[in-house]
Amino acid sequence: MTQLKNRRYLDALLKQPVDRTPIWMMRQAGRYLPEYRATRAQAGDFMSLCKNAELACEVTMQPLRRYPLDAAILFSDILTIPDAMGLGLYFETGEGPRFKKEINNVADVAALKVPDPDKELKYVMDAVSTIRRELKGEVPLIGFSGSPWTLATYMVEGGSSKTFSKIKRMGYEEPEALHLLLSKLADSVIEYLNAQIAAGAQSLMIFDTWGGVLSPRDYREFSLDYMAKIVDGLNTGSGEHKVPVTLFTKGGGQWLEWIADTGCDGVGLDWTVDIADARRRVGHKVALQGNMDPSILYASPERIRQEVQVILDGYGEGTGHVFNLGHGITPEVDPENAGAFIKAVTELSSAYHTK
Ligand code: 1CP
Repeated sequence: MTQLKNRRYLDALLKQPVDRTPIWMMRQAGRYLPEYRATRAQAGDFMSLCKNAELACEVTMQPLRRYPLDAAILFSDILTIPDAMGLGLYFETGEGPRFKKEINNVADVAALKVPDPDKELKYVMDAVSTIRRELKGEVPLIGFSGSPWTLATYMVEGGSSKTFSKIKRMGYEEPEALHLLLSKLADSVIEYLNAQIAAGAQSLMIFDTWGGVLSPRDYREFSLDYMAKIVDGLNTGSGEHKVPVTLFTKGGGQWLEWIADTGCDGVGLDWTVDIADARRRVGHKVALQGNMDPSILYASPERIRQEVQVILDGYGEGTGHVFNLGHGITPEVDPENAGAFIKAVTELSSAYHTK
């Protein structure tokens, strides 16, 4: 096994001392980068880019060539699982994801098969091992998946949604159908993430982008319990080689104690929570990741630097913080501003560490 040259990101999640706060950005490979747009055009459509290990590796590496980031993230999408279940994922130009087949009732759910990560999802494992080889131990590789609830929203709604009316109706009128779907998804995610670990992922993120649209009781029942089951089912190992797992529920600031109780290593914070408050509430149990509003990247480098300082001050001294945006970087951001953000974190954060 190659020794990692930069373990800052893993050490912060495992609460080991670090010399400065590690940083990566959600959606760091993406449309704000002209080199991404060029590779994407070369691949044709988005899924062809995900299914080509060499090109997926290329776009994973692009932000690392520009910026001193402390982690790489697998280039793929959360919707690979529903696609592998046979729903026929496609992207209309300029629109979000769509599915050819929708899930409407318990019979549709019963017909779904848990995908084999070494067959239908082998292209993802090929991307993981290709990226690991190309990284040459420079920084760790983050693998990921969507949470069962978040994946189910796309499957039942047939794509993105604002109201979540179909899936909420299913939860209230046919809860057994929704629970069957969520438990098949939880099993699929466990196998998928364990296969990513076997292929070389050194840390894992679970994106629960839509957990925040639920009431507290429904969040527990339809999202959190399934994420807890996943955390339990992962082969994360121990000690220095432990694969830390971070759970991110967008809009989940009011449930940090519950999330921290799942046994995860890190909790992702969006920008609607105060990081000092979050540390007081759960910082004794888990590491925190976040939590700058991605829209700050539209402001000047000076204003961005100021905001970085506020968040570093908010978390305070010591390990246990991974700097990140509170959600993904948007296509309109100037790459220069992303650079100013990362530079500010690398320059300002050593004052908070004694290593
Ligand atoms: O046109 C394009 O090039 C497609 C844009 C795009 C990209 C760059 C999509 C479609 N997916 C991705 C890559 C991606 N998606 C990554 C790897 C890139 C990186 O981080 O460097 C990751 C981690 C994701 C995860 C993802 N996909 C999430 C969870 C995180 C989040 O942002 O909340 C979600 C909800 C998706 C669904 C999805 N895929 C693509 C889009 C535009 C969307 C969002 C649709 C919606 O708003 O409902």
